[in-house]
Amino acid sequence: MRTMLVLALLAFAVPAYAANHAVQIKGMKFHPAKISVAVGDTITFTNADSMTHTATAGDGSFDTGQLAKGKSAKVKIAKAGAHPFHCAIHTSMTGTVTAK
Ligand SMILES: [Cu+2]
Repeated sequence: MRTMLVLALLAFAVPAYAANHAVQIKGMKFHPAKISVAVGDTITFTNADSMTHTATAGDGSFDTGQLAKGKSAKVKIAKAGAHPFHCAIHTSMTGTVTAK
């Protein structure tokens, strides 16, 4: 029993090499709209609006595809630099992922 507890604690102590970041899509906006990540991190976009949205990078580095109400998609950020993104359906919805 004690060994199990120690093992469980060790599992949490292992450094996370890739973090996941959460972005909500709500009110025709990305929250947050500016996301700083490390190369290799993932971002989960969740659509809390009643209409369909996407999060599509202008440089093609990631694309959630169409997210209906309540749906989410996880994308991986593989390249360093600033990656402006937008909703492919509502192009006035914009944000930027900056990866180091
Ligand atoms: Cu949209």
